[in-house]
Order: sequence, then structure tokens, then C-alpha cells
Amino acid sequence: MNHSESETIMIIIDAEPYEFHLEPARAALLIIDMQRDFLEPGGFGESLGNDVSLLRRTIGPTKALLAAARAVGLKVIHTREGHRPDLSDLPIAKKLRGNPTLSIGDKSAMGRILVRGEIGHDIIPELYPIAGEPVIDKPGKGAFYATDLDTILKNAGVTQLLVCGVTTEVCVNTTVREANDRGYDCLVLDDCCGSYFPEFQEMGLRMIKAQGGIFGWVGSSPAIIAALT
Ligand code: C5J
Repeated sequence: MNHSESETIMIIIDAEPYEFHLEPARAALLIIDMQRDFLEPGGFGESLGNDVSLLRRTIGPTKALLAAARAVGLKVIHTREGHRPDLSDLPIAKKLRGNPTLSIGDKSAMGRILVRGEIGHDIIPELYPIAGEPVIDKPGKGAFYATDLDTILKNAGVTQLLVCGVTTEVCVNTTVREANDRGYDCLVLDDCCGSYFPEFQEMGLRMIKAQGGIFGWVGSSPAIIAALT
């Protein structure tokens, strides 16, 4: 499929709670917070005692999906959670919550935690954005809060989001709920989303597709790759 063909195509994708009608010309791949601080050994996530392998299993499937999306010219958008170096956009409640030994803005092995411009804040090399792919720097959990994501999507005629990223129950869920309220149809890809907590991975996805798809659909990346290619 090339880009011009994609403009008239609708593809039926196996998903829950029922099939998703993918229109590639109106869809974007949204990759949420695949940042070194969350996914890499030695990063912020691991320093909090989390098993990062539960997140790293998403890298292979997301990489394959990203390659397929790029090959057919599907719009790709990346997000990063983080804050200005002077922390002026960091609510004190977010800084102090949980009374952590290491918190946002503190020095760690990969620079200051979740601060823009630092190594740990950046996207993992396996999924690094290429020219033309917007990177949304977001101060909150939801990708629509205090960002220009909605404007970018609307200007590009996007109405469907294929959602990947971490963590399933936090930034993925929050973003899908925000997107749903703004009228986007979200298909969340279970093999491309990860949580440090297996029970939250399961429940985070179940909450999206419950009640006839109250926030969206849940599917898997191989179905999208097969459809696109
Ligand atoms: C968290 C995120 N879990 N990207 N951030 O704090 O989900």
C-alpha cells in the first residue's frame, strides 16, 4: 500500500470489544513515553525497584509496528513525559508525591530525572524519532494536557489513534481517556503497551474495552502490520 492508496482504504482489524475499522489516511501511531528513564536498566523506573523487563518486552513489537507505519507513510507521533530544567512547570505535589528518595529533577545515572534535555528523558534508541515525526513534550500524564497534540492531530485530519507505550495504567490510560473525550477513536495495542505491574497491565486494558469500548478498542500489533503491509 502506498500513501495515495491509503487515502481511500478502510481495513477491518480484529480487536476487542469488536472489530476496528482502520482508515490509514485518518490514523496516527501514537507512541507514549518510551523513554530511557522508564525502560532502561539504571534508569528512574529501575531505581524505584521496578522490573524494567516488563516494559522492555514492548520494544520489539513497537519497533516492528513503527517500521511498518513509516514504510506506508502513516503519521507517527512520539511523546515524552518531563519538565523544564528550572522545574517551573512541575507542580510541587508531583515532585513530593510518594516521598521518594529520588524525585523529578534530582541527579541520577542518566542525568536529572524527567528533565528535558537529559539522557534519561529521551526516547530509547530502538524507537528514536526520525525527521518529520512530532515529539510532544508533556508535563503531565495525559498527552493532551498542556500540549499542542490536539492541534497537530486536527490539522493533519487525524481521527483515529493507534496507541502504544508506557505505562498502560498511567500515561497510556490517561491519554486514551483524554483522546476519547476529544472525539478520537483509540485502538490500544496490548503487545506494545507495558506496565511494571502485571495486574495493572491486564486491568488497564480491560478498563479501556469494557462496556462496549467505553474508552476505545484493544488489539495487537501483528494485525495492524498485516493490514498496513
Ligand atoms: C508514569 C508514564 N508511570 N509515562 N509515567 O509515571 O506512565
